[in-house]
Amino acid sequence: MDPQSTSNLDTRISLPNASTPKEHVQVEEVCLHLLQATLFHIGMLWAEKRLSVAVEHFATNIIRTRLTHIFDTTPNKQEGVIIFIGCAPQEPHEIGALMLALFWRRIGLNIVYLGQMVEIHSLLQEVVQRRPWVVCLSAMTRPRVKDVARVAREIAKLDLPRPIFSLAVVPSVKIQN
Ligand code: B12
Repeated sequence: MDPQSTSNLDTRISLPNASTPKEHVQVEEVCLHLLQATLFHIGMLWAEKRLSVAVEHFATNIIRTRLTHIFDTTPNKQEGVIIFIGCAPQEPHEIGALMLALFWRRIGLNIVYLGQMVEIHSLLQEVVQRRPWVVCLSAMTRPRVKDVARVAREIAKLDLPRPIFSLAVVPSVKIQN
């Protein structure tokens, strides 16, 4: 695949602050300044019952399928250290993790995207077999954070070399000792 062709995925859109109507915008900017804000807003409207679940799912799916397409069509470096990115066990919120996977694939890292609801035992099996350098899991709610803590404890028991483990949580999740 021509790596140049992925740059076409850097979308051309009109942003409120853009100096010209069709300023060139990188995927990263679209994700962090437009899509995340839009999803946050959708979440607020949903919480206030001003938007139906169906509309929330519809909007989210448009964003998710578009990001998945960009991710799938971005060439993955099949060499060098491996990075696993996914969601905590039973965690369905995947867009933050998917964005991170996309950003890192775009800078040339070897990314394995595991998606929603990663199952802990098969994750540990893959960690043992493929020895990723980093494992990143995303969690949105308190029970899921506990699940991720379990994964971290299991990873800490593995023989060396162990991966760096990273947990990402939304600010609304408070972690207590
Ligand atoms: C889309 C969405 C869904 C979709 C998810 C679809 C999908 N395939 O991902 C669906 C419909 C499945 C869903 C379901 C639910 N949802 Co929901 N959902 C959202 C929504 C609207 C957007 C989330 C999102 O994608 N944001 C975009 C990403 C890019 O932003 P972000 O998550 O903040 O991520 C940033 C950082 O956290 C970080 N990051 C995120 N992940 C990662 C990963 C790594 C490794 C790193 C380094 C960084 C990182 O980087 C991002 C960019 O800065 C939010 C609203 C909101 N405020 O976010 C609610 C929200 C998260 N949902 C919520 C709830 C309550 C639910 C449900 C429990 C509702 C229900 N009663 O059924 C269920 C979950 C059921 C379950 N089994 O757990 C609440 C959570 C409140 C809480 N923390 O306790 C929110 C906040 C809505 C609200 N206002 O109350 N949801």
